[in-house]
Parts: sequence; structure tokens; C-alpha cells
Amino acid sequence: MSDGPIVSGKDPRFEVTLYKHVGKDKSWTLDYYLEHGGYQAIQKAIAMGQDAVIEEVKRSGLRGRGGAGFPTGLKWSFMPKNTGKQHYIVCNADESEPGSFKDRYLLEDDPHQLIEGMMIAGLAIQATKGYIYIRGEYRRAYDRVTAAIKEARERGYLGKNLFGSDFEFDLYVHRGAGAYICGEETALMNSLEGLRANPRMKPPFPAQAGLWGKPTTINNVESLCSAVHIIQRGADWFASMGTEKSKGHKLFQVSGPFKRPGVYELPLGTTFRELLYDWAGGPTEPIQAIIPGGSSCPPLPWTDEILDTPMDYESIAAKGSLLGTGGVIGIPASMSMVDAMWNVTRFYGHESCGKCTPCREGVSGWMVRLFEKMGTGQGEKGDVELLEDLLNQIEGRSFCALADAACWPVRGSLKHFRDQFVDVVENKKVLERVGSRWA
Ligand code: L3W
Repeated sequence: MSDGPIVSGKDPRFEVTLYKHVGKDKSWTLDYYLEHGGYQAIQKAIAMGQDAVIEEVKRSGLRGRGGAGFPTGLKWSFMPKNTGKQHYIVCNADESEPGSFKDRYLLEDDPHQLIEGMMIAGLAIQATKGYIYIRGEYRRAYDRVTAAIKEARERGYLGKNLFGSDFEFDLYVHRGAGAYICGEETALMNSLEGLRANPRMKPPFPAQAGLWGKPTTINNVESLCSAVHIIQRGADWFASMGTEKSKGHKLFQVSGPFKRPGVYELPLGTTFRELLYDWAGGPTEPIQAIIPGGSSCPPLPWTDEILDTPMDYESIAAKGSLLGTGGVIGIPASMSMVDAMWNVTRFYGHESCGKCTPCREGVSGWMVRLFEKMGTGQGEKGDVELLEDLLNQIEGRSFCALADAACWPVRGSLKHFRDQFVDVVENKKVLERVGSRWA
């Protein structure tokens, strides 16, 4: 069994699917998976054929669960057909966004679900080889996934002529070395190739020129696991959950001062209030803000209006933030928002690859130094305006999304909590430095 805070939500409207086996003894073994209906979806997919699988995933409305929400079936359909080249399916298991920890338990406790999802994706995009890129710190996940692949290979669930068909598929695991940028899909491919993990220019998108220049599709762990159930139970079943444009269910994560922080599988469109009160048990101290989807997403104030907002891509965007990975972080009222953003900024500053100037000089340089100045009681009049000016100069001008991800939470905090920034600067407050508390 995994340690750590895990709770699978039990919403009366649907049955827990992705996390059904999380926390169960020996759930990571092939025997357990087979006893619970494993490797039936891939057999169904083989019988359906490539085009029907893509069509089913398109119809389901599944959107990428790694943060961007790009339609998965559409992404698969971008892959060229019958090129005669090696095609690759890559699983992005570099889960590094602060506030995100849902993929970890899928990897640790249900690795065969992911393997089956990758086989289905492989079939859909004509990939006979797949790579799982696992965050370096996820040691248990690496061990369990590696053991599951070995078991599957030894018992004929990976390799040639699978299930008596001409379908061929095999998998390889690669461990990251603890760099957030490796979760950016093109940096991940460079890292897989043994190069420094700098992002590549897009276009070309990976479907055109990906790993070693070959057609490649990169999907998040949860997206690939969702595909298993979409094929098994049908697109209509998946699309019956969620909202019109955000279909299906999703793994939401709760961290911060709540009674039961953890992972909850719930339909998209569930409100923040249901997640944070009904499932996570409510706050243990007054909260001033929530970050809805991982640290890149702008914080929203803790108001009735926000608490009653459905957690789907459109409703959260309408409130000025993002669903992201569904990693909800509560920021207590006892903590300065400037301190919280100083911590977030230090993180992005540290994780920048340094390739492009706006990120290297803007985020890792100016933004980090300005927070350091403000947070140590050395702020001066005009610093808040300077911070705003910096955000304007950086956002939208960097090579990849990392610099944007650094700007959005700070911009959101300035929108809703500007008075706290002004107070820290004008009263030369010395902040607690939350990062050191959590280090
Ligand atoms: C072909 C086109 N493919 C887009 C593909 C693209 C990618 C996917 C999404 O960043 C965000 C980031 C984080 N032809 C295409 C196309 N694609 N147009 O669609 O692309 P994109 O650029 O919208 O996003 P991205 O580069 O994948 C992800 C945010 O998510 N985030 C989450 C971070 C999460 C983690 C984690 O721990 N899992 O790090 C939270 O907000 O900031 O904006 O595959 O190739 N015309």
C-alpha cells in the first residue's frame, strides 16, 4: 500500500474508476490486474482498429490531464499514418507542478492500467515503442512501473503478436533527475535523447517531428489511464459525466490546511465547495485564497462566489484562473500572499532552464531579487509597480510556458491581494519565508 494522503471520492453519481485499485494490497501486480478485468480494453481496441479508437476517444471529449487540457483524440489524430518511420508514444510522468500528486499513486499502485493505456494509444498512433518518463524523485513509482513492464513482457502482454494479432508494442522507462522543465514536452524529449533538457521550438509539434525527429505523441499519466476506461465502457459513458465542454471525471488534489488533504476522483464540474468541504472536510484554519490547478494558476479569493464555481476548464477560466492539473492549494489567511508568491517565484526561478532571456534574467533574476528585497523589509515605493512592469515584460515573451507559469500566480495575487503587497513594501515588513518553513 502507498503511504501518503490518498482518498478516492465516492460520488453517488459515478463509480470511482481511475483510482479504484489505489491503496489495495498487491494492486500493482499483473495477477491482481487480470483478476480485476485488466488487459480487456486493449483487446477490444485491437478489434475496433486504429481509426475507431481515435474516434471513440475524440467522442468521449477527454482533454489532456497534464495541465493544458488539449483534446486527446485530436492530438492522436495529428499523427501521420503509414509513414514507414518509427512512431513513439511517450508518457509524461514527470509530475512536478507544486500541488500536483495524482499521477504518483496511479504509477505506484496501478502501473498495468498505465501500460494498457499506452498500448491503446500506441495502437491508435501506430507506435510500437513507448517511453515512460518518470520524475526522478518518484523512486517507488519507478520500481513498480519497471517491475510491471518486466512482468507484462515475460507473460506475453508486451512484445510481438499481442493477443493473437499482428499488434506489436514494448515499453521503456526513463528516470528524470529532478528538473521541473522536463515536464515540458519538448524538453522531456531532449532529456530522453540524452541532451540537456532545453525546450525546443514549436512548431514543429511532436506529431510532426518528435523523439529523434520521428512522429511522437506525449500524454499525461491520467489521460492515458482514462483511455482504458473510455475504450472499455465507451465514449458515451465518459461523456455522460462532467459538463458540456469539460467531460468525464478527473483526479482533483487538495493540499494546505484542510482536514483531509488528498486525491479525489470526481466528475468535472464539481464545485470547489463540494471538493473542499464535502470531501476534504473543510479548512482547519481561515483560508484567504485557493490556487485551483497547481502553482502556475492564478490564486482566487476564498469567497462564496469562488467556492460555488464548478471545477471545469471554462468556469475556472471565466473567474480568471485555470483548471491546470486540478491541484487545489489552500493559502491560509495567516500567511502573507507576498510570502506565498515569493516561495512560488523562487521555485520557478530555480527551475528555469536559463535558455531564454526573459526567463533567465526576468524570472530567475529580477523577480526573485525583487521578492527578496520586498520580503526582507527593504521594499521601496514603486516596487509593486516595478513588479507589474516586469510581469508585462516577461509574460508571453519566453521560449516556453515556464516564464508564463511564473507570472500568472503573481499577477493573480496582485489582482486580488494588491493591498498586501503595498503593505509589505510601505511598512518594510520582514516576511517569514514560507519556503524555508516547508523545506
Ligand atoms: C499539434 C497543434 N499539437 C497544441 C499539443 C502540444 C501539447 C498539447 C498542449 O503546457 C500547460 C502549461 C503549464 N498541433 C497543437 C498541438 N498541441 N497545439 O497540445 O499544448 P500547450 O502548448 O497548450 O501546453 P503544454 O506545453 O503542454 C502545459 C500548465 O499546463 N500547467 C501544468 C503543469 C503541470 C505539470 C505536472 O506536474 N503535470 O507540470 C498548469 O497550469 O503551465 O501552460 O502536447 O504539443 N496546433
